Amino acid sequence: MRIPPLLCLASCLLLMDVRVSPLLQANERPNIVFFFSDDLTTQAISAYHTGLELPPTPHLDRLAREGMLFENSFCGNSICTPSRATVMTGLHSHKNGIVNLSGMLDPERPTWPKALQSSGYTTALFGKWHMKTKPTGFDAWEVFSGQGHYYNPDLYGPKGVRRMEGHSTDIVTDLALDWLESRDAEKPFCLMIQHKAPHRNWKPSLKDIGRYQDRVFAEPASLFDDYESRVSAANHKMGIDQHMNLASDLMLLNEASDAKVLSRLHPAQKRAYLQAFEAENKAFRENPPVGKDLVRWKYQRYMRNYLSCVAGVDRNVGRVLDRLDALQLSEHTLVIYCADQGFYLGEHGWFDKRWAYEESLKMPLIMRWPGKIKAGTRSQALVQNIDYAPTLLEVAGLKPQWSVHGTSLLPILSGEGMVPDDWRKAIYYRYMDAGHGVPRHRAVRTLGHKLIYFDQPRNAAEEENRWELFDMARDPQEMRNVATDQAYASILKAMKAQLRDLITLYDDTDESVWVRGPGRVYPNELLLRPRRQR
Ligand code: SGN
Ligand code: CA
Repeated sequence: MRIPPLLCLASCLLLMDVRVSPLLQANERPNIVFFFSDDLTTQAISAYHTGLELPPTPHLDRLAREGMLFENSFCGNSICTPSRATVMTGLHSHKNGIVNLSGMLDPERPTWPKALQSSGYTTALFGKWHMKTKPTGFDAWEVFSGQGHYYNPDLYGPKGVRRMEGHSTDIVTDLALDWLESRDAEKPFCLMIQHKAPHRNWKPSLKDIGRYQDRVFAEPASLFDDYESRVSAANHKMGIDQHMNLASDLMLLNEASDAKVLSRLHPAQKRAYLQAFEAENKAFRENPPVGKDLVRWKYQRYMRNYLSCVAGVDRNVGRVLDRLDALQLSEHTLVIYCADQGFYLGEHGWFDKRWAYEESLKMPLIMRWPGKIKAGTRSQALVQNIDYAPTLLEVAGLKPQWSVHGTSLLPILSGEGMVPDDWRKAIYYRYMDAGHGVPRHRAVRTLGHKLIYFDQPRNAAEEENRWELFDMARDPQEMRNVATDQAYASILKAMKAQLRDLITLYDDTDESVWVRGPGRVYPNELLLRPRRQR
């Protein structure tokens, strides 16, 4: 794609809007509890009503009932480290220095937790961090290195590393609750609770394992997608069929695989774990399914384990909400629930994320702030992870000290979810990692349509046709690319113009920014895991 010349560099970084919202007037600054799950997708949250008949998530649903749910919440780059860096900085990947999974967050970069801390908040972070350098801006922190482990994880903190026994979802919540009880209660607080679940390889806690053993989940209509009319999707490496491993992903274990897959578990944990799958694994071995039946079997096992991990997250969200109630903090606390990106639960035959298609482009986003956000509201506003930093700064009554791409959501929160007239009409997406056979691409999503441009053709067919256009109202599952359909010619033209405008607005004109490595070489004292120990 030819990118238009830079029109005006100065106008490309939007200065943050600092109007003080009526929400804040005559109020003290609220506490903030920020839940951040890993790969927990909207389809798995019953409050999202996405059509799949999945089990209820009562505690997340409680948050939605008591607060506001965002129906059109998206990330800008559907992969962990980049999405997290955007949340912290309010900037899209190409401007915050983290474009792919190997990126590192510059400890000197301004972030909203840092600003809150220096303005008098007490701040804490527990769980998955995944930005390689030591977290800065927190009075207390204990995080996993990289992805962390489901069982008996190592926690890295200011005093070094310790191994904690149990399941990571419970442990992260325990750490957060302990801090909540012992914090400096003179100050408003900001507590970030970042669970590892339900990331691959979907290991539920012993409390949840086997929870859905007898349940048969409805298959998504596109489980056996043939990718017809789509540009690149057929060349994926995230298929339940071809790429999901029976042992390490699905716990079809045997003596050889046990040792590796369950190496972190203590003998008692391991026994309980193996027992949970024993009968089903035996039945599989006695009569192994093949072909489509095997895909179906894998899909069911995947769903049971993924959703059991979700149940653990949901229960732990509930523990925190109950504790806020018990400590009489709920009334004066903004609770945010979100995840770094969405995930495929069998749609298009996939697991994982990365594509600009709906399931992974969406980020769940629910906010509760009693007395400030009307209970039970749902907003259709097009929001993105670039908006979190300006929102949370404004919630804390702060003026921004750096330019961000996002816009504060306060007018939407105080306006019962109504979309202001001057709100954005399209969100911007750019993916630049290299995993799971997903090529680099850019996208623009309006309420009605989505346009995707693939900038990394891998064969002659991909070279020839690089555009996908979807009519989101008629084809919400994105099965029919209408980019070459004459009936959509004017929409295609308008969407291309939108994409160009956003590229200009965000100054994302460097087509090779993706080759950027991990950035500067940080000295060991700034790294979570010093280089020699890796
Ligand atoms: C691991 C997973 C991938 C996943 C990436 C990124 N493989 O490499 O499936 O896409 O993390 O996930 S695994 O076999 O190690 O589970 S992310 O959430 O960090 O972006
Ligand atoms: Ca993730």
